[in-house]
Amino acid sequence: MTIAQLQPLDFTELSITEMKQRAVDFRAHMQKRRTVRHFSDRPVPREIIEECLVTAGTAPNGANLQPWHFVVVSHPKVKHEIRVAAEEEEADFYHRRAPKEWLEALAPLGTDEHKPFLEAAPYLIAIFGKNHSELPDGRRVKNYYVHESVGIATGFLIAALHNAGLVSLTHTPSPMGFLNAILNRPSDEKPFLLLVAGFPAKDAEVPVIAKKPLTEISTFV
Ligand code: IYR
Repeated sequence: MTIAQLQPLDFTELSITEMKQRAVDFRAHMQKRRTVRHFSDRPVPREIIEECLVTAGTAPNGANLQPWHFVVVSHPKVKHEIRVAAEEEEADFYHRRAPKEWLEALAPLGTDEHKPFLEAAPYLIAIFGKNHSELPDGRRVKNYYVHESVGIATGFLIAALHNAGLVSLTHTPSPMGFLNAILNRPSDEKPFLLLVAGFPAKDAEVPVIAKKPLTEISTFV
């Protein structure tokens, strides 16, 4: 086993005042992020998406095996195929599979099986978790903490898109196996979610919702 070479940490210490200000500014910036379901068809330069994906790829992950793959779909024909397959699953979900309690939880969001945003938005980013990696020497090894790693990378990606002035939607048609078939990904890769990205429609609206306060989501001991 080879041990990684070490190098000094690139760390810039900030004053406490600056730390507080940055924490407040970032909190305020992130509080403006909303999940959006009405997208404009306005194009987005590909380099912006590429930058955001590089940010996603910096996420902490199991044994640095980076168990993710992002398929960026912009081709109208492929988006159409994904919409048709997703709407088929969603119709089954909303009309047959979903328990009453789940439908009640979704009611305030006003969602249904129709997913026009899957064709309107310029980009659908299909995020896959990889159960195995191929090392540079050709060995196939198991990946660790795949869900945790891919979840964190997805969070980074959502924050990066927001920071770049775009909106996104975490879409989870279930089951998502059709993404492997349409996007030609190996069965060892599991679809994690479909992130819809672009500009909001001019008349985009979002539900009035509240986030839980700090006192409810945290305990200091
Ligand atoms: N996948 C369905 C249902 C859905 C489920 C949850 I949990 C949501 O937060 C939103 C929707 C859909 O996308 O409509």
